[in-house]
Amino acid sequence: MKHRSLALVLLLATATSSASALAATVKVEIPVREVELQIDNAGTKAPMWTYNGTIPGPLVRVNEGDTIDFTLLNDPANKNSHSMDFHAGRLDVLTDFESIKPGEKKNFTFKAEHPGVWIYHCGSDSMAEHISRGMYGVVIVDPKEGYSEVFPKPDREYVLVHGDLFEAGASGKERTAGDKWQGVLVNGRLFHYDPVHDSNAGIALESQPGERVRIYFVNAMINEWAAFHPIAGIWDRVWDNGNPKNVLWGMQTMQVPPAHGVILDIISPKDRPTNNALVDHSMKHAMNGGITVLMNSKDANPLKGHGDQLILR
Ligand SMILES: [Cu+2]
Repeated sequence: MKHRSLALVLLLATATSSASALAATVKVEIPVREVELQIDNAGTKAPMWTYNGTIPGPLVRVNEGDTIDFTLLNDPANKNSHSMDFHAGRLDVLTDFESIKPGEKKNFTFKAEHPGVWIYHCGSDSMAEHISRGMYGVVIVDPKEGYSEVFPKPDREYVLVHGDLFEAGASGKERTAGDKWQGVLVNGRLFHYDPVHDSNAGIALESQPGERVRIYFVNAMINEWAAFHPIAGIWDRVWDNGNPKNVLWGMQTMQVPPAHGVILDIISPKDRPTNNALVDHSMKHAMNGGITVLMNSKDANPLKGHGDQLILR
């Protein structure tokens, strides 16, 4: 993925004097790039629109109370106007979220007031086309209280974003109507982490038996709800919108509407290696790309689910 090396994303935290002792101002700069991207494990490419050249865009992670100082850059090589809509903040839809032309810049600032897992997406016309061509990403706002009995520290963390794939030439009107729909992109590719259903898939999520694995799930599909279920497992706990106060215990299938996020923990049996399939249980979604394999074995790669490997690329 050559675009990763061109990353212009700045996640620079600097202490501010006016905020509380731990609050920081986090600078986030994201360029928009209209690019050909690989959308399956076989190497098929499609014309996509992206934040910083990847689907989803860069993961933004801050602490509750931090201020995000955001700059959007519309690459001069692009053909379309674009914008940024952060669900994580209270802003002005007309000024802050307005579209900018290729070559233009937009800056705005907001405070992360609520913990959770939030989508960001392009809101330019047609929104259906801009989102379903790949213009979305995730903000994680970690709670200021930190971990607790009800919100325990996980052993590994993964981010999974489900989005649509439409035929390359589908218009905004067709996408809005759901026409020319082809499948579910999991972090940008069909069956991205599913070597069971796609022999070209080279990556799966991994954990050790008995570990608490935390999934940050965001539904970026433009029309359809996700029905997120761990086959051969149970969600130990789920936090709606990712807020530690919104806890549910022992869940099977979580409904996640378009443009919403949840945090889900899964713990595999400690005494033997097992596998789970994290699936959108709507069959149309599962059979067209929306399945992820989680392999639980003693040989689990210790780097996966940590550091910069929350979104496996
Ligand atoms: Cu856009």
